[in-house]
Amino acid sequence: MEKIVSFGIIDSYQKKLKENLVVDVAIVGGGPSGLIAAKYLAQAGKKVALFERKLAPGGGMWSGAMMFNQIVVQEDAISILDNVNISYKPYEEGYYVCDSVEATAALIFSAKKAGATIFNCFSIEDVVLQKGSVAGVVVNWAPVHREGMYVDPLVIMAKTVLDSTGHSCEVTSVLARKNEVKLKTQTGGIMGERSLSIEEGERTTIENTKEIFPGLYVSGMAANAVSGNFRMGPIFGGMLMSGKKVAGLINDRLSKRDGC
Ligand code: 48F
Repeated sequence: MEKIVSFGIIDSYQKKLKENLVVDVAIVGGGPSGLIAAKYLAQAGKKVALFERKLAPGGGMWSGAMMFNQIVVQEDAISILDNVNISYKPYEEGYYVCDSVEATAALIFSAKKAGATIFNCFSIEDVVLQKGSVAGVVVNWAPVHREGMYVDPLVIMAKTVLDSTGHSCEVTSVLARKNEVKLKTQTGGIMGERSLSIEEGERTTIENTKEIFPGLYVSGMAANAVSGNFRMGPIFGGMLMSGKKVAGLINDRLSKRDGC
């Protein structure tokens, strides 16, 4: 039995990893925007691998606000909640409240069930840059980074990469820091997150969700941080709508590129 358990885990994990060394979309960060993007892209038939640094994907959604584990979602995003079976209750006109643990678990489950592969404890440390385009991500075990160990990484090749790393916008930041590239922002660089303004932040999160550099898209709080817009705190409709929007953009791009 001991042999079966260890062999079973190692054989099946190796197979899973090998099958995801070349993908259509590599999603970095398993917060709400990355998870919902993974679900819609996988549902559209794309090969999607999502890489999350922490043990549990879910990003900032588990904790609600100040660990009061409830979240607020506005009317515009209710159809997404319905789509992934998250229950909600009306609060004020146009605003609903949900249990953040149920909401986060549902997003993870629906991304996986739609066909996305989720790798936890993976930290993305760099991108692959080929012919002026992002063509993949450079990956390592998260504990390797945390311990400050020097261990060479592996590479995942991807037709498109999504930076959904939240406030730190890590993928776009490393691209900008290491290479003399011009991002599709007002300054051409990382503009940085601004202070809290909920309405503005929710609106611009969706507006800023786009291809920020050839082969690299941004969603969620990373989109606002890259483009110099406001944070919004524990309202989550913008994150979900951003994830849905980026899935549509990437899907269109890949379908055109692959001629289907
Ligand atoms: O921060 P996060 O939840 O991103 P999001 O989808 O949602 C933002 C909201 O949670 C909240 C908010 C508004 O309502 O402002 O903050 O934009 O999730 C980002 C995930 O990316 C992971 C990180 O651990 C988190 O789970 N992450 C960050 N950098 C890396 C990474 C990296 N280099 N490699 C792998 N994962």
